[in-house]
Amino acid sequence: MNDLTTVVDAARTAFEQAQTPADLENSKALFLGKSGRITEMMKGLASLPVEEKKTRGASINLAKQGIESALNARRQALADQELQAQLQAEALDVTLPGRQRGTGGLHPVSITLERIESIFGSMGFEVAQGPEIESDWFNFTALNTPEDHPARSMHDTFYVEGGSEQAPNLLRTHTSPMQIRHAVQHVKKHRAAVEGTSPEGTSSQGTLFSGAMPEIRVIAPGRTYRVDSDATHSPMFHQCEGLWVGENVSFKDLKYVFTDFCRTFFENPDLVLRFRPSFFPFTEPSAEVDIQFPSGLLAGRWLEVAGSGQVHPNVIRNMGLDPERYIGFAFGMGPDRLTMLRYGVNDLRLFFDGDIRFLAQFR
Ligand code: 2NM
Repeated sequence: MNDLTTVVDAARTAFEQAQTPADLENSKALFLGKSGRITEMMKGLASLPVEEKKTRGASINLAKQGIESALNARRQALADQELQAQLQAEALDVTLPGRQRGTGGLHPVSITLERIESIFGSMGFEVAQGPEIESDWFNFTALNTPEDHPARSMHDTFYVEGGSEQAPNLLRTHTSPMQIRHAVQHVKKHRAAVEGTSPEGTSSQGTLFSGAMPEIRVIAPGRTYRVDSDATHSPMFHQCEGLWVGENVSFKDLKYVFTDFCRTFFENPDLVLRFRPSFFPFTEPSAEVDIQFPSGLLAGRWLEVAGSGQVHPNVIRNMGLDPERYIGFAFGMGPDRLTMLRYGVNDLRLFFDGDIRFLAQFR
């Protein structure tokens, strides 16, 4: 074994031990680099006699070729190794089923709100929407609520910053304030048309309107807030109030409108309704509305679904109307409760927990 065989063997071993391309390039430098062992041997040729230079040179070249081919073999092996590792890491099973986008859907209460709007819409009712932060005037006073009414207390109503003692800001406890806003706008507009003034004009402010105008027919759906929380009460809940004011709107109109609504909403033409005397500050007389299913899971039980009544003359006045000419009825119902009844849900909180397993059932 001469010195050249030893160098070639040493190079092979070094290359085999290199685990990365960088390692390998470092090992290469030891043999083929500027001061590598082969290069040094080449330099040593200069001092040899001509004949010896030839044979020795040829041997060194042979050794060099051996080292180069070992180097290339190892380069290829490392590249293959790297490719294999990458292929394994990025392995893709193209036979797996793809990830699907879930199908979204409306929230069950939104479905109910859309149904309510559509049914009353078909009966000529407009839909009014407005602020959830209200003034004391629109939420209570304009609706004939006495100053000392318990609903005004901080135990029942969320008061928010920004108001004054006389006009506190609160989270509306029902959507009736929106009906007052809507009625006031309606009256302003039609009064201006009758009296030939602009709706912003001040000429008739403070006086009640007793001229002719189209009927007010409106529902006000939306979020409302009360200090209350258990299986059937949520601090945020939905409310939909309805209002129909004209010259000849009576309790019998309330009865047929609401009966028609309930039978359409619950898709049951045999649904029975009961108007039970009650009290609200904003209506007189007032009635609670109960429904009864003739068959099914809830058959035979009276279920409360709404409050209603003939709008109190004080409320008619606060709309800017003369109660000697204008009269009407109003009602208020809970879309959350209607949704529970329609789908047989027994805990209100399920609607607001955001659990997709519950909500997906309504898609
Ligand atoms: C109810 C019950 C009875 C009601 C009254 C009014 C308004 F604006 F005309 F005064 N809106 N809604 C009303 C009447 C609401 O909820 C249980």
